[in-house]
Amino acid sequence: MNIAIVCYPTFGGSGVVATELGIALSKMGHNIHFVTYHQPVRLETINTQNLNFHEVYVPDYPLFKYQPYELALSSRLVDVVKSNKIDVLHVHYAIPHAYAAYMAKKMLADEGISIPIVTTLHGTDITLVGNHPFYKTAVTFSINHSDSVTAVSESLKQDTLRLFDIKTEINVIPNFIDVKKLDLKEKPCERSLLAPTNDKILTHISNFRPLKRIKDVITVFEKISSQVSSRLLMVGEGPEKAEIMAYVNKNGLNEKVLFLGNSNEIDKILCYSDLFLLPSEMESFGLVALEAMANGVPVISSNAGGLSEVNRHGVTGFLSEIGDVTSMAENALKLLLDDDKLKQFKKQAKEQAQLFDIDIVVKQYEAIYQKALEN
Ligand code: GMT
Repeated sequence: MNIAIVCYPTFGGSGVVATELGIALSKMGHNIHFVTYHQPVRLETINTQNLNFHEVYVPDYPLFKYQPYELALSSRLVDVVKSNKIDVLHVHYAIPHAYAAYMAKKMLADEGISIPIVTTLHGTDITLVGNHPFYKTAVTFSINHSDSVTAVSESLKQDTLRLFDIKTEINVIPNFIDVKKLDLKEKPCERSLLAPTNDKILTHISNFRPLKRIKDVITVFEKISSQVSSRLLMVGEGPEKAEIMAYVNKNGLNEKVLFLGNSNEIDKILCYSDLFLLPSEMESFGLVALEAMANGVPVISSNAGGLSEVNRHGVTGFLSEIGDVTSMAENALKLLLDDDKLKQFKKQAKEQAQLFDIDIVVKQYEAIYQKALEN
């Protein structure tokens, strides 16, 4: 199949899922065409025989206060579909991708070309941004006019049905991880590079937006480190970073809390880690929790959204109410103070991650494409 994938090319979960999906599909023999404004960060090679990137360019024009990205994207999609004989258009994140895809579909129909649109809902496109009254009408319209809709968790599906007037069936296809790729990576990892041998290492990875509650990450860590010698690795960039760095500095935590910025090597960082902290306010799935678990890192998380579909309480980590930093710290200490228990949870986390292996999940997307084509 010739498949065009529209996504955000950034470190965010939806872009990572879209990119890894495209790479996996290309290995299965499909021709993949990424259409976005920048080469996706997880895409190392492009323009090979069956993995291509088409840039969406938005010229700056001073009359416009807001540059019309949807317009540029829908025009580019028409070109890409025509010149590469695309069979299916798969858009990740409803805003504005599903809307632009609908416009492209209509323009193509005008030329006698029919193309199905598959829309994957990722989370904030529904629970945070899409739900805003200024966007809701267009988001509802684009979801209802997609030929097939998928959501990354049952929780997100239920949120979508509760928040929007949806007439289309929503299929749940969970996020995934390439377990084999991790097994092939060289071991052991040099944890001594980041912390003294006896220190425990805790990690948080996110885009440091308010809904990630990174202040909770630090509070939980402070409670833990008063009892167990430990370090915290903070990976990512985002709007809350400066404030949290100032807090860390003011409270003399500089030696213990390391800010590593955005990274393309999160598997390497996770292989150093004993526990992963994810106290989010909202999380439709929590891909990063799955990535941690696949690396054998138990997860101390909130119970927001779809996290309980990934992180199993008392098996792969623990879940607490959003904001309950005391319970999160207690749960972390249960594992950090008991080496046998920690070892057991690491093993169980890795086993649970296998259920989300790419080989199982990619076939579900292939089936969705096939069905959309037949209809
Ligand atoms: O978490 C973010 O802020 C990034 C966001 C995105 O759209 O890139 O992540 C969402 O999609 C991921 C991939 O499907 C999910 O694993 C995240 O849970 C989801 N984030 C939220 O729902 C807040």
